[in-house]
Amino acid sequence: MADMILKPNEKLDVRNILKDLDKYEPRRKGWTWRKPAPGLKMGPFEYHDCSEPLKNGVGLPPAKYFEDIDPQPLPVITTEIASGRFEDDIRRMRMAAWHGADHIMVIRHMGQSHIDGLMEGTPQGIGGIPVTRKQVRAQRKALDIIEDEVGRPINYHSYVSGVAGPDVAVMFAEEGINGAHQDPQYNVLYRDINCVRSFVDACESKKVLAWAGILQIDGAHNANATAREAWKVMPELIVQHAINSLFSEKVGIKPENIALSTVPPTATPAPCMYYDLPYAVALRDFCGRYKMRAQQNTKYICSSAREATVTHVMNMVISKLTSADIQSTITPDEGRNVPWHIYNMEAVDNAKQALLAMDGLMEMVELKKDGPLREMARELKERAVLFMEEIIEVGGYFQAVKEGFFVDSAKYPERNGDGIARNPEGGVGYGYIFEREEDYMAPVTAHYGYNNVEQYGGDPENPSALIGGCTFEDRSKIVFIDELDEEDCVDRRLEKVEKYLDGEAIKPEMEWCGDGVVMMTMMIPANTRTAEAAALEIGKKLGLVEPVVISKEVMQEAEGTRIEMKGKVDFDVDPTTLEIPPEPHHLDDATLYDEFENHPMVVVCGTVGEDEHSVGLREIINIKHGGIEKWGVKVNYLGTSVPVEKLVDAAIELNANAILASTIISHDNIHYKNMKRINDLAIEKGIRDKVIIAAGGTQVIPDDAVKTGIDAGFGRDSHGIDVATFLAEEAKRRRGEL
Ligand code: Z97
Repeated sequence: MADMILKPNEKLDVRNILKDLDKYEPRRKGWTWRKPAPGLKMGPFEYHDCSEPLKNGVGLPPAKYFEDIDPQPLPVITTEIASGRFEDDIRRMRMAAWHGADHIMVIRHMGQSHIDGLMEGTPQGIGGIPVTRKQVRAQRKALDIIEDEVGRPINYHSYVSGVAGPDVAVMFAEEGINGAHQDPQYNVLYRDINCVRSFVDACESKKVLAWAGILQIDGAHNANATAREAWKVMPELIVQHAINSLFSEKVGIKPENIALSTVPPTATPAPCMYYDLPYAVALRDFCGRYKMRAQQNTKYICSSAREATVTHVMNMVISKLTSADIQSTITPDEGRNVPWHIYNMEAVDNAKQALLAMDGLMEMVELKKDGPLREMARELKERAVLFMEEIIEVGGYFQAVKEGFFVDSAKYPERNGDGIARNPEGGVGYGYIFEREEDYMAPVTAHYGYNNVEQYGGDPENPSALIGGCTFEDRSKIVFIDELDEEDCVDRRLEKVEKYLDGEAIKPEMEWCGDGVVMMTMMIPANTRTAEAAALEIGKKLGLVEPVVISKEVMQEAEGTRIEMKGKVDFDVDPTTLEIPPEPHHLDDATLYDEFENHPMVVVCGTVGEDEHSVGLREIINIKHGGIEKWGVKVNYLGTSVPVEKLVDAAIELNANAILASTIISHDNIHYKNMKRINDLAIEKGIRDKVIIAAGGTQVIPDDAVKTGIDAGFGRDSHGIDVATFLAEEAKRRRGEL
């Protein structure tokens, strides 16, 4: 892997990852937590509950004002990535890692739960990706080099569920997967997989997860996402967590590798804290020895990224108040079913920003030990205990499922009769559980229950020794299948987008290389239905292929609708034809503060001639607008319609270092004529060597301004920082320091 080092300014080439994949070996097993860094000092701040910083990362936008620091909160941050093409997901994983994700969850292709065996190759998926050995191996290998680049281990995660659960668990253990969802209740309730089969399979799967140190996440949150009135299923959620956690512990998973999938159950406009916080507290009272993986509520999510973001942030307040160990993120576009690259980064940034904002909060506030919080938490726990007791009374879990106990939308012990009922003698995979024969033998590591190696001269402590080690000890026994389908595979897909991969052409991209997708935001001054139709018409006229409105929000019934529309462009951009202007050059804050403190800069300024415009110059000077005052420049503003003589005289009187003239009106080139007169007058009055002269305005072309004899001109889109940088550098130049 020596040649597999990423350079920050070079693209990750998936084709390199795919080379020699059959020889790849994972570098470690099991889950990794972030390393706490109490009292961490970064830039001007001290942090109270952060973790060790990254080697490379992308900080939050305002970090540029704080020495570009990128502190990392303590909880692991999850992002879900699965666009249907695993090769494009790899590039997304790199971007997410740079923003601060260290837990990458891969969603599976629709229907994989019902495939009774491993899938192989790299077919394209719908709603996720077919999880296969090749895909998993390529992504784990890519994450190895990405984690080296960012300087922090990244946990890779997918699902050990469905009728092939144990097969997938073994493959995950072999391939160095770090986290997995495993909960037989998920199979039973949501995939109608036979109860007995699911629980027997779960024993084998969990045993393998335990051996591989894989962190397990359960599936209780699915009840919340499925029930008609999500907040009412809180007692049941606690029961589901308890069943899977204790089951897992009994099979041998260490409590610290058991994570509960918790979701604050209700969403806006409900008074969420009042409902959700007692639930979070109740859950921790019962299940405190396990880890908490918090995920945002998506049950009521719509297409507004703004709303989804606020819900996420409010949910994270609960995570903070109750110390979640993993903060999962759902992309803010989840409600549109178009999971795009950019939204993964947005969600990770949302988590990073919110958690950093609440750094140290628990040193200052405390949850009350009495009052409604504790009373409601106690009530929820009582309801959960009663629920569990009734399961036992009716004859156990399978009977309870048969009677529709679960995902009933009333608050237990009330029942609505709308729960999901499953028949223990039915469902997918029914009839395939057999008792092990007496002479049955399983000489493999991490096998659940009776494996009978003794009868064959083996050691029950090390059953696989009988065959010289199983795939867990001897990797050469792993069968790596490359592809089964010559057409539906990664090589064919990559061939089709080669020019984009090689940088010969550029096309916008939201999901897949070369997909050409763009999104437009607009306010259409019409009612929703008209606005939608108008937006599509605009899309067509702009030449967008397949324009589709993906979000519409009423501003006011008659006045207008906010529309977000996606579409595709069907052209490429040739990068060799692009004219890329030089980057504007700015001095940083510290240098500017220093310069003007050590070499005071007095400026006289005004709008010259018969010109009453004042806004532009104020933008340049006022501290409020990021003007030059901010860095300590002493500004004497003379107003509008200032005669040029007055400007020069004021400069003499105030012993100024610079004259700044604003000039908007440009008829008959009056703006350049005024600049020339300022320059001539300054020479005439003997101060030209001493004063810096600059002029600006929307019609000013910098090169033409300098031709009049002054030192600099500033055109449209100039800001205080441009002028401050110029003044500082010109002053240094005159002192002979540049
Ligand atoms: C999450 N946002 O983070 P299939 N097992 C369990 C699950 O919860 C799921 C699967 C298996 C969500 C991810 C929902 N969870 C999406 C306990 C799915 C997936 O391959 O879709 O049948 O299984 O949990």
